[in-house]
Amino acid sequence: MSKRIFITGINGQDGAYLSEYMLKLGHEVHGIIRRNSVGENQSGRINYLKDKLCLYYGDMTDSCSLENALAKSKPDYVFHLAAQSHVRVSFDIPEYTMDVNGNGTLRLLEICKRICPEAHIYNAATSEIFGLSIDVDNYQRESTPMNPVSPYGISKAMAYNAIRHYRRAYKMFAANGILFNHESPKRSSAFISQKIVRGAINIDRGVSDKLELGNLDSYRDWGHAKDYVRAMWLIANHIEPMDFVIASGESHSVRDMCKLVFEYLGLNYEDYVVQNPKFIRPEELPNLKGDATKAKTILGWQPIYTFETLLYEMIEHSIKNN
Ligand code: NAP
Ligand code: F7E
Repeated sequence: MSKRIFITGINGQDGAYLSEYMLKLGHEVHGIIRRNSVGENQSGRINYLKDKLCLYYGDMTDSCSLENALAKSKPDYVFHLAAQSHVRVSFDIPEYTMDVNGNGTLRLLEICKRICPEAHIYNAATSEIFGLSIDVDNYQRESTPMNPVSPYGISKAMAYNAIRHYRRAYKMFAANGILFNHESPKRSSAFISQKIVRGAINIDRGVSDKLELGNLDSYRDWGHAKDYVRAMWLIANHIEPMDFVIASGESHSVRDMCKLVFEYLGLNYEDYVVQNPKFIRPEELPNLKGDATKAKTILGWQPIYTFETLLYEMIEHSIKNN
């Protein structure tokens, strides 16, 4: 049966893939977009789907807009993906990050409690809530204590706890997906994967002669956004609201990523990549790896992409489209 889906952050990387997936399953998709002075940028990632979507102007800092959009869309499912999602930028705009990501989630929950208390709510939590806390086997999982080390991580820890509070206190279906890094051809070039892919292609084309990066020796657990939006739907449809880690279970360094992408283009990254202190963070997480056993066992979730196939797809897509 067709369901009514409401997505905050619908114009983001995950919002675009989730919209596509929901439409393919036959659901009705609603979402909020922000006003942008460049008209094309308001819905740049979802223009190809726009005729099939019901879009409203809205902002996580504006309760009235959230209330209007939710009252009109009357959702069965709320996927809360909107956020100031850049960790390094959160050091520059900490108060704004806290308001959008932390208070914004609280605003949304309060409005859902009044307007659609039966809706299944999925919240985009993140591995950044664990921060520097790592289990003895070097993995992070649902039971790992929280120790966030950025304004972004702190704001998301608040949102994660707000979801759990509304679940317990008001018996709402509110669940967290604790996702590790996930990338795709739709990823912004402000994040490392797309920055390396576009930077290497520009060097290969002779458009630039170097790529400036920050810490090359930090390790992350990278997956594909398409695999991760499938997990969101499974989490939102589980028999009871629970929190799940979604991760590949493998960790690679920024240096590994440079090597793979440059080699694919027949280049040696060491000839072109230089460090610029501008991209080094005030506090960094050196080595992250997630354990998604709970999601695999309880939800039957499995990723399809690997680190290599993810990056090959990003490179091929960028060569064709940029
Ligand atoms: P993204 O590409 O940065 O998209 C974020 C979306 O949120 C954009 O559509 C943005 O609008 C919207 N947004 C930002 N501030 C807003 C505000 N004040 N009011 C309303 N909308 C606002 O992020 P993503 O990669 O799709 O990630 C989706 C969610 O998962 C985010 O909450 C992120 O923090 C979380 N997450 C991401 C990852 C990852 O590796 N991708 C991992 C763990 C968790 P515009 O389009 O107008 O900019
Ligand atoms: O950095 C290093 C940087 O910005 C990855 C978000 O989706 O995942 C993402 O956060 C690593 C870090 O992602 C540059 O220091 C080196 O160690 O791609 P990123 P992130 O900070 O891990 C989490 C799970 C989220 O929830 C977030 O929303 O790469 N790095 N040099 C660099 N990173 C960037 N961006 N630019 C550089 O020049």
